[in-house]
Amino acid sequence: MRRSMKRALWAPAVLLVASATLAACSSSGSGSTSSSASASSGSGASGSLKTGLKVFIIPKNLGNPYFTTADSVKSGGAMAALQTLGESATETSGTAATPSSQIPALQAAITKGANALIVSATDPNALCPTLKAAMAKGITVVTYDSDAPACRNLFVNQASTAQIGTSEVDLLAKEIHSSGQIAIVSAAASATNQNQWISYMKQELKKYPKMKLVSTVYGNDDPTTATQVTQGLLQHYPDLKGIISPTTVGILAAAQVVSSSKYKGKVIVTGLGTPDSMKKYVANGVTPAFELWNPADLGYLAAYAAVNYASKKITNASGQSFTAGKLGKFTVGSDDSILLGPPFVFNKSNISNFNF
Ligand code: RAM
Repeated sequence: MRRSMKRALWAPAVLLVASATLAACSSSGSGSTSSSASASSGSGASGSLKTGLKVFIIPKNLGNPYFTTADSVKSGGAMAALQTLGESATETSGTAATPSSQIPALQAAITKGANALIVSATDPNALCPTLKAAMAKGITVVTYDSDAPACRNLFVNQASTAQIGTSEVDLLAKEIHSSGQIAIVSAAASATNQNQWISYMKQELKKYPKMKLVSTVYGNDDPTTATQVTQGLLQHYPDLKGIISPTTVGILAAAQVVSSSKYKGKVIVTGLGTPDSMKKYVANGVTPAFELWNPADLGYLAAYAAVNYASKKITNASGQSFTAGKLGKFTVGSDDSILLGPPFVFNKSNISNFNF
């Protein structure tokens, strides 16, 4: 991950050059952002990859800074990669991180003639019929961030699922001397990624017999809901020592609530956050350390994976490799997934080096 985080430091300089030479990004309606490259068909800059593909990026929700970083041209995410490759790219979704908000965007993308979908699943079961219908039409379906294992061609995984879960528990254990009541503030109860991480957290907690998980609550990646459920936790469990929030929206809400309450100095918050949103809470000691990966690299990798798959350069068979532009070479793993890299720990010694 050190390698990947170094990329994050120099990425803006590269993007300045890239965005000057690429087609401008334009907004088309409240629920989507599109960009088209000038090429319309044939071979692109990357050898024999197809160009002019209609690729739709469908995050859990719009308005979540994590996905804005993962997807946008400005950050060097999925749309930047798609522009470089000469594809037509559209980011679209609903505003709530729920299947009923996300599924209409998926259906509209299919109707508009998508060649590939890049999806972070709000709920794998609810999304499956639509994703399967897309695959039946020959549309490439790549999940990123949150998987829908039974109904996609490839999953682009941000970091080892087990490592994300276990390391969050280890980080908190270090801060609270492996003892006391803890709680989890998750995203949606249906989210594949958070649920898998939580199951590894529970396994890891067996190593810490004095740490007791008293509650798991769901903020649905909505700042207001996450704030309310955190407030509820603190009222119900006045002896709480720590909160793990494996969502960028939840960790920020939890750190804000603790910072402005009598629990500051008593409750430690950790989990997955973006460095810009968490700088204040690393400085005030509420969150001495937290984790993440580079979301822009995740989106960028997902875009290359989708275009390689749609161009029939790779299948989901393990061992197939492809080059993802500036990120280098990646190989499909045994479970139809491609791994970005290990999680990265942010703390006061390094956080000022990051801006996303
Ligand atoms: C939120 C979303 C996303 C997750 C990050 C860590 O932004 O729930 O799916 O990967 O947090």
